[in-house]
Amino acid sequence: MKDREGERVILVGRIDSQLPRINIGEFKALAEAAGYKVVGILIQKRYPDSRFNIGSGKVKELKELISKLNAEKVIFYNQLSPNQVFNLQEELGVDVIDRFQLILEIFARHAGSKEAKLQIELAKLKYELPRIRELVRRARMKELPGISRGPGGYQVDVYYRAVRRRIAHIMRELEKIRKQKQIQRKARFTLGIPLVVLTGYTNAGKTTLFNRLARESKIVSSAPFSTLSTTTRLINFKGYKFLLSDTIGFIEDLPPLLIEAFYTTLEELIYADLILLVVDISEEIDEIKRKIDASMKILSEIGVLGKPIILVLNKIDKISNGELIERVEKVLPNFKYRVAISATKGYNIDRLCEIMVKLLPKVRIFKVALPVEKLPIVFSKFNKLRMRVIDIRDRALIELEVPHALMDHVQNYISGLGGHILAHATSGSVTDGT
Ligand SMILES: Nc1nc2c(ncn2[C@@H]2O[C@H](COP(=O)(O)OP(=O)(O)O)[C@@H](O)[C@H]2O)c(=O)[nH]1
Ligand SMILES: [Mg+2]
Repeated sequence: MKDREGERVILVGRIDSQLPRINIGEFKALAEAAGYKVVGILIQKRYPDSRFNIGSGKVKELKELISKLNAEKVIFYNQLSPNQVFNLQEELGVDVIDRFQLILEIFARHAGSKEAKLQIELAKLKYELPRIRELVRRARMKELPGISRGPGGYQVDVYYRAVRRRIAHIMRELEKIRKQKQIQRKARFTLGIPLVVLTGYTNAGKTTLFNRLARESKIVSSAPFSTLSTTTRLINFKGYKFLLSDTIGFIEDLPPLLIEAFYTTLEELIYADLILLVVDISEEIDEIKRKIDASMKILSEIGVLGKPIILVLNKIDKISNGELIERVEKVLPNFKYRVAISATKGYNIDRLCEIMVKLLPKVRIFKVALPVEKLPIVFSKFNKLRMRVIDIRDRALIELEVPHALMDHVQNYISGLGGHILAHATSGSVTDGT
């Protein structure tokens, strides 16, 4: 994937009766989530212009802004027609994308599984089809009258058909994956370390909180877990270790074409032992309510409502104590676990960690294979732990209930004896570790 880290962008939005307001904070957070550096923002109130979306006077202003701020790209909030993209790029001399493509880029950054990657490619191709059609049209316009198909037009035609074939192929692949998934439903991470997942709307402060927790934790690297995505860190809170995952989260006004891809970005939630639902408590009360309701609905749709959820009320530094109390009373009476924090100021982070640790599993059941002659040593060494012998043949197979604090110790001891851990589980049933 092309590296966009730090690329300088200007955000552009056009408001009218159809789109009366743009949440600039969210727009900016989206751009940053894709790795861009936002250097300017330009908003116009106007009915749509068919050539440029914004007015041609505004295009001139934008062009000056680009050279003044050294911008390398422009991102439109409004969806652009293929025609408008071509015209704007020609006029401005830099790349122009819209919010749809921006969200796609963010998804692509986070896509871990094959399914997620395919879903994203599918959305991208479906989005590009009309753009390619526009290319076909433009290529044909340049041709001589009377000749229906010049070399340029022919090439684009071939490309157009290739894209359609690719779309059909991806849809068949996705159908296959869906069938396999139903069989593998039970497979899960068996790292033996609990997983906490951050979720919530864009701009709520998930990434800020993620970075703070990762920074305050002694552990910097997540090297032994290199199979995990780059947005997962190993956290150590007073000796209690857990994995923390940052997610893209929920996005307002998600274009319908992106909904399938969006759901595949939420996969981590399925593996979570604990979910942190982050909300921006400094927003309007109605807004907060609406977002919490919508979030819970999505969590219910992906089937994770049975898991413990902590409602994290972020950005308390932006409101008064009185306002906080009022909001908590009005908005959130039915959350069992909630904590008010400021991710930027660091308020109440310890309190949040305490609640997390309280809600995370206390014991794990290890399924261990070891040389038969070592069985007595293990029995006497761990005589305080619950243990069950499953099978004894050339190796002994045992189940061991290990409190969280002892996990590292037990793991090291077992491998020192020439044994190894086959699987972990949080409850009575051990799932296979392979
Ligand atoms: N005042 C204040 N701003 C915050 C706090 N936490 C995050 N922010 C700001 O909110 C914006 C979005 O934060 P980010 O972590 O990117 O949100 P995400 O989209 O949920 O990952 C950024 O400008 C942050 O600096 C907070 O506790 N207080
Ligand atoms: Mg984020």
